[in-house]
Amino acid sequence: MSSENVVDAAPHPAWLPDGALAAVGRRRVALRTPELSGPAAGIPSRGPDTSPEVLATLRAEVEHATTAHGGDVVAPDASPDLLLALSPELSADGFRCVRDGGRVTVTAATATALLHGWFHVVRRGEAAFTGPDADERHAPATALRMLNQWDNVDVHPYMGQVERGYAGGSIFYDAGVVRADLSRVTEYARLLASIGIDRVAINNVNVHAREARLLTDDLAETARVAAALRPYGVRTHLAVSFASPMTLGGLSTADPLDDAVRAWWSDAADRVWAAIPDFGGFLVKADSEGQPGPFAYGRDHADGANLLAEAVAPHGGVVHWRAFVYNHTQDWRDRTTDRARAAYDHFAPLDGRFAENVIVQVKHGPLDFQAREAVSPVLAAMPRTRVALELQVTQEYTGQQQHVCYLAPWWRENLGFQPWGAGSGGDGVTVADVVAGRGPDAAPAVAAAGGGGIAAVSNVGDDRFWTGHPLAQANLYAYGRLTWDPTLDPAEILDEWISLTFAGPDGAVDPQVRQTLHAVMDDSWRTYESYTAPLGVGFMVSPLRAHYGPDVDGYEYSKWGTYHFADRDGVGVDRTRATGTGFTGQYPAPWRDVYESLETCPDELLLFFHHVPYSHVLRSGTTVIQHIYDTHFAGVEQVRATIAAWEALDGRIAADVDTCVRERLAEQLRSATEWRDQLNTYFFRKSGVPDVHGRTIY
Ligand code: GCV
Repeated sequence: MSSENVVDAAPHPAWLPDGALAAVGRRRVALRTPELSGPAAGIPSRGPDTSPEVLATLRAEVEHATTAHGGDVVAPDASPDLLLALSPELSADGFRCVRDGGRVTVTAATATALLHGWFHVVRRGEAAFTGPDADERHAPATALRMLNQWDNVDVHPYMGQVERGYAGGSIFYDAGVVRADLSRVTEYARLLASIGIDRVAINNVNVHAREARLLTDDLAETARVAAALRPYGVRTHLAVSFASPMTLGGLSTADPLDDAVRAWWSDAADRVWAAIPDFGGFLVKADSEGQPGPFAYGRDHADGANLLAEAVAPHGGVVHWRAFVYNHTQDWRDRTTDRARAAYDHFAPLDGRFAENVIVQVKHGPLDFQAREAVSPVLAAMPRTRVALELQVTQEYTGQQQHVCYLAPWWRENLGFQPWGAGSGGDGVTVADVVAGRGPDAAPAVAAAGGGGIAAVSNVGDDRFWTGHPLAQANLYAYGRLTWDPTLDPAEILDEWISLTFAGPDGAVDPQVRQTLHAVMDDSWRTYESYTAPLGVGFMVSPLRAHYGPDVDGYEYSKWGTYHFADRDGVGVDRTRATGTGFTGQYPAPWRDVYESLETCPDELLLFFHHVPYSHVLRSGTTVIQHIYDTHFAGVEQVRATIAAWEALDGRIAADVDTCVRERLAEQLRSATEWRDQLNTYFFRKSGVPDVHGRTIY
């Protein structure tokens, strides 16, 4: 059966097939909540989080699992195997899990936290009930764990229904309207709740005319989406256009210091919260790639963000203000302007000026979600600002859900990066600490708010498998798990995902399937890196094919500021202070010096920071040119090995998944081969240096 033939079937259950519920579903489960078993004295009301809707969802989940597997829902005093109880003494986010003689009790202060606790037990499976007695407290590392949909209401003439979407249409919108049937959105919320995600910005940050109206005349439709997310404790945010007071409100200006503009935003916010009491806030892309912003009025990003912050503050809302700001009309002849510098140059000087409910949302790298780039120095430059890390689950630059590319190891590297090094000053403080409000010198308000959290661009669509490539589901899963605990091991997360997704009806996973999935996925990001742009140089993707496949010079003579500067002698971008753009100076010690020096710069980022001759010898002992040849040949062989491993599973994987994965692996091999041959040929022709192993280069 071809994957095309099953698109109308029910959506794939992703990591929550009924088999994944076997361990809990076989048992006797009880709920103790005020709504469901009479008023419980002393349980405070905590706003929408204790909503009867979320508690009803929890009950429905328990009933579904126990019905599917022969367990039972019992009274709290009937010695249940699993008791789920609201308890006032815990903090709002997180839950306590106690195992005593094989019986498990999960307590939480809010319905959503209790739901997260339920899914914790689901994820643990039998292990939740076996083993020694334990008393664990689980709380997310960051308070704000968010997904950004780049979904358009209207089908955009170039970007389509979902910008950078590789999984069909939108689950929210269809050709100009909010979908009448939003049940798929509720199923999405279920998947998100099971990994601890509790906020979704429901429309593209490029806010076109149609999407802008979600804030005003289409508010009732926005409220319908919020209602579809709410049963699983997921709160709705909106991406808004900075020009809204003009385009929607008919004002003559959107100047952030204009009183009429301030009043317009304040009224707009009041109306949103009146319609959606648990609304989260606004997300803004301003003065970036053509989106309107405060620069038009001679104002800066703090002026712009604070305008919206003032409007949402009375409702407890937040403003996510993106730091992805750079000159996208650059002259390629100009080697002094460096796009990598831009976010820091714009935002670091504004540290201390943002309101307490503004979150500056920073892409993990200074360029744009490349498969390899340095960590953005902005993350270490704003201790008086709530800063969020932005990741990209949708695989824009990492194979567009045609290639297997398990991104958790890459995100884990970014989250674990120590901007101040391991020992000195920052004492091992990581990016994950910074976005949780625990950076060195973090202002008290930043620490108290728990920082800005983590956001990512979602990879789902209305495709049967949610993510196009069935194995790309693992990226969404891993993203959620890492936002909850950024120290988790990517291979263990993958193992957990396999245990759930490939669980048979009795909850067991075929050991060969488990082993093969690890072989196929554990190192797939490094494999992808090996056959695409080398040594951190970035941007060799095709502009004409929407960033899919190779075009080495595709961005070289363009306005976008993403150049590799390859010539007959060498390649790479000189971003040093000594002779280049000075970007290395945006890092604190030790990285400003580690990156500055050819001797200490890590190989994988060499061409991000330095322009070197092809004969330059890497720390690995290989020359740059030979490294390019070797990795590109090896990468394709690795894809062949991946295909062989998958094919050996013959018959052990559901037919629809198997067919879809095989089709995409074939395309991955074709594409990787094209990358290999174009890259190797390009650099051979530029350099004239032959491959020492005499392999075929064209
Ligand atoms: C939503 C990249 C993408 C754009 C995206 C932009 C952004 O440039 O190619 O599609 O626009 O990032 O993050 O705003």
